[in-house]
Amino acid sequence: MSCWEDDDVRHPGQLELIQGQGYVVIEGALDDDTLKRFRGELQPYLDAGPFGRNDFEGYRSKRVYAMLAKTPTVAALCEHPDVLAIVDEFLMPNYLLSSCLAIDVHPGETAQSFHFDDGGVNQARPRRPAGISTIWAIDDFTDDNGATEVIPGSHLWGDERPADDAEVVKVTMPAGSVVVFAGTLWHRGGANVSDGNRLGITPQYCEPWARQLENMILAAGDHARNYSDRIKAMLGYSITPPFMGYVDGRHPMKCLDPDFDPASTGDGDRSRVFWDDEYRFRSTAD
Ligand SMILES: O=C(O)CCC(=O)C(=O)O
Repeated sequence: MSCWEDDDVRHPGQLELIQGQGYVVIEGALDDDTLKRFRGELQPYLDAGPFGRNDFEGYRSKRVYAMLAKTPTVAALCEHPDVLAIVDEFLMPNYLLSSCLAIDVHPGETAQSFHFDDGGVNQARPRRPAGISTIWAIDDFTDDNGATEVIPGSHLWGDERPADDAEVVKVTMPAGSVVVFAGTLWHRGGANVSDGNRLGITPQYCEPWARQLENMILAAGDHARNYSDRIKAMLGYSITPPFMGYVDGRHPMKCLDPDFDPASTGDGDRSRVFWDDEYRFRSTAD
């Protein structure tokens, strides 16, 4: 039996795949122009950036973090409607962007260790995922260039760990595709035995009560002002009922107003409002 009970299934094929095997691939989700523009923004950071600092980051991989401060086009991936329509079904409204990084796997990289992405919530399994992860293929993900490897069905495991003979599937997909998977799914970056790089971007979403892997408000800084309300909400400029996330007793979106001064909250009409419902983001699933 699945650990989900979804009665609002708007994308039955995709949701059933995630519920059953733990992941689904959407091909052709990003057009060539967006891919090209995004790569142009990202490439200088990849060129200048260091290789990984440990085996998990990958000694032959380069990672770029804080992407919303560096590559504005990444927003098109983070708030892609086909992806968010799926995430809407699994997580509570006002879910957060937990991480968003580029992983450029160079030739010679070895396979990563198997892991699942929402382990930080430290809750016993089996359980609903506390997060949904995505990995966008910016290059083709092929059999030999380090395509993400998943263990189908492992999102439903309890305390099991991947055995040496576990069924492992390489998620091969053309550039512009995205794999969406449960935060409980065991997976890893594959070994790159080709002579080209494999660039992937991984926006990951978490329940609004969980702590984000990257502190997104600090990572985006003032750049947050340039994004849609949906992205702002995902960064953390949002409230989860009853009032998780307030700032000075008010909605955190107020902090992005140019005239916001946290020290000035006083006896004004606005300061008598516990939080401003005007900013409250409602999920498209509502
Ligand atoms: O690059 C990949 O394919 C997967 C990377 C990953 O799972 C991670 O670093 O958390």
